[in-house]
Amino acid sequence: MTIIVTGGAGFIGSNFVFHMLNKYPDYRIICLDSLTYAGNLSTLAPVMDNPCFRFVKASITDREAVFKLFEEEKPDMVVNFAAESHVDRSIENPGIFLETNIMGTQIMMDACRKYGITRYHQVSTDEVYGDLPLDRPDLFFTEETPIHTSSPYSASKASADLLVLAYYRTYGLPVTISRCSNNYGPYHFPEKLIPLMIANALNDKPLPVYGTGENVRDWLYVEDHCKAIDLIIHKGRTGEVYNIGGHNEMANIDIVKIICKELNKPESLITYVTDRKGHDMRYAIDPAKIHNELGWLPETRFADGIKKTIKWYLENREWWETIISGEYQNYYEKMYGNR
Ligand code: NAD
Ligand code: TDX
Repeated sequence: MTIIVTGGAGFIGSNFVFHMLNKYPDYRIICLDSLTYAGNLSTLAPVMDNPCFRFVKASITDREAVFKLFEEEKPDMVVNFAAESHVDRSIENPGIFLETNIMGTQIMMDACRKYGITRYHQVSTDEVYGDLPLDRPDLFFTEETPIHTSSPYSASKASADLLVLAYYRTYGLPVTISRCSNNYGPYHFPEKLIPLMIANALNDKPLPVYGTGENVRDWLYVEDHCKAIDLIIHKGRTGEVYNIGGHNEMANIDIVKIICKELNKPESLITYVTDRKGHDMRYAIDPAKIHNELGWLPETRFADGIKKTIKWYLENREWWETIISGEYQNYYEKMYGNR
């Protein structure tokens, strides 16, 4: 079995590469990643010498490079993680989100059509469903919830989902889609809420909470997401969408307070800043379908997962300090300087 994993030098993709190499020692895993600001080759250092692993630096928007790779490797499956993934960046600069997330998806699927494939899996997000109100805790996103996007990021992910389903219906491409809630864990890029708050708290810097901090996200430990995708690509039904989430809703402000407590830092570091434009209020996944059909259940409780994550950031300071000492400083100044 040969699997192309796009975006495997990023947060979830790298965790997926490790999971697959570990669980299936006879599989060949090819990571296709263009190493944008969010991709980090040092993350993949532990597997670079593994004979079952190959890293290829190329963009999923580069049709020639993608087709050449398919020609060489004749993959059985593709799992497409590669994307521009940060909502705030999509508000500043939507264009690259459309190119990577939509056009890149098209090119990957065109290659799958040409060379034949047993499965194309699209890693999507719960953000395609828009948001839920805070005063209706009885409401959850199911796979039937209408697409209703808020940000250029979520609109680009929803567009890609529609294209994937169109390739299934029109060309019979054997596709599956997963829509997961917010992930957290090792190798999470420090522009995202949890790693940003951990890094800032460790440096005694202000902790910038958008708006009132009441927005709710449904957090899932990254390994549980990887295990769900593993199940879907092996046992999921083609043409189907599977929601992934662990019923773990938390308000942003509560997450930040937990991080302060775990790191023994004062809550006085918390600073309320101007809200995100179009900020989604609440995400909450109903994971009944993946549970009933594939037997998936999350294994890591948030109380344990956040401790493991903080420990990882304490033990791997070099990984994130290298990132925040580089070009990231310009990004931080631009996004937070006058907020
Ligand atoms: P990330 O930003 O950490 O990593 C993205 C990776 O894709 C990077 O390695 C980057 O170099 C690579 N990449 C970007 N553009 C590329 C291109 N044109 N060609 C090849 N590689 C390219 O993202 P993440 O948080 O790991 O998210 C991975 C996927 O999961 C995305 O599709 C995202 O929409 C989805 N998702 C993320 C979350 C979350 O909480 N992080 C939740 C649900 C779904
Ligand atoms: O500095 C911050 N302060 C703050 O209050 C940052 C970076 C975020 N926030 C808030 C905004 C959100 O309500 O925290 C919440 C989480 O923000 P992000 O970490 O940016 O994640 P989110 O916007 O929820 O999107 C994430 O989950 C769905 C991923 O980045 C997406 O790729 C995924 O699809």
